[in-house]
Amino acid sequence: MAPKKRPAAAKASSAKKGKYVEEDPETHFAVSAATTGPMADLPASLPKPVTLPVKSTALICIDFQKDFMSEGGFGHALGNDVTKLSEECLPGAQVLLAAARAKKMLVIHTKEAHRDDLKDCCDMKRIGPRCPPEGKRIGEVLQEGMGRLLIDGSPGNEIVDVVKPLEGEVVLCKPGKGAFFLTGLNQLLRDRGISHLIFCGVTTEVCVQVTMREANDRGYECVLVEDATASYIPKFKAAVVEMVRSQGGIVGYTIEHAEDVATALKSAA
Ligand code: TIU
Repeated sequence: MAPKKRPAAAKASSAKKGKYVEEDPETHFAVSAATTGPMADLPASLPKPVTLPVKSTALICIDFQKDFMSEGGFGHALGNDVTKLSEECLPGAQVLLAAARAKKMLVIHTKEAHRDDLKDCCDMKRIGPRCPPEGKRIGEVLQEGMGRLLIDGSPGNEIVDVVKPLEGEVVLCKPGKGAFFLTGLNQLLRDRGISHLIFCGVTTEVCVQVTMREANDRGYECVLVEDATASYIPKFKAAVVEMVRSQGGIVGYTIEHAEDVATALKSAA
């Protein structure tokens, strides 16, 4: 019997043919750093000291939400002990926020937040084999008072009080772990002339690390502030800090204390 004819192969994509994707750095990469205005020196950053041009530096606060920091939220639904995150990173984040606001820097707050109708939540994330059991899934209510897990507008999806956004600050809802995915963040940063990002937030090895890597690929210089970020799994935070600054700073810089960043911003001239 003659072998069955296979259906025609789909037209090979340019990636399959081994072609470069043609991207124009002028429209996809971070703008150049400011060369005028105050400069904040961070002699304690690793793997080497970095200078932040204040005019083109933004503070990005990743997912400081009850959904990750309070009982009855999504982090809890995933089986984590959420009780220690706040004390580990919120004091540092408050220090960074105060310093950035005093310098009138761009401040961006992200939230992992899905639409009410969940159209921006793929099945893999909502009901896939690695998801929590029914009753603990995105869009469901785990604990009265927190509302639906990871849904924008639910009380549990809000940013915790001590680092809550001020009027005029950017609040970005993101459907993924990285803040550049489906958010327009890159364009926003380009429009605002940002070249450098100071990172704080939760959790270090999930949304913070992914966003830092996304930013690094787009040409942003990134500084991760150790006492303003936290993980449910301490050894993962330590590993991220180490890997970010390894190989000469393959993903960016790290600095141990938010106070050192604040001091540098205050004295920037
Ligand atoms: N699970 C976990 O550690 N984090 C997340 O799912 N999202 C963020 O990190 N924001």
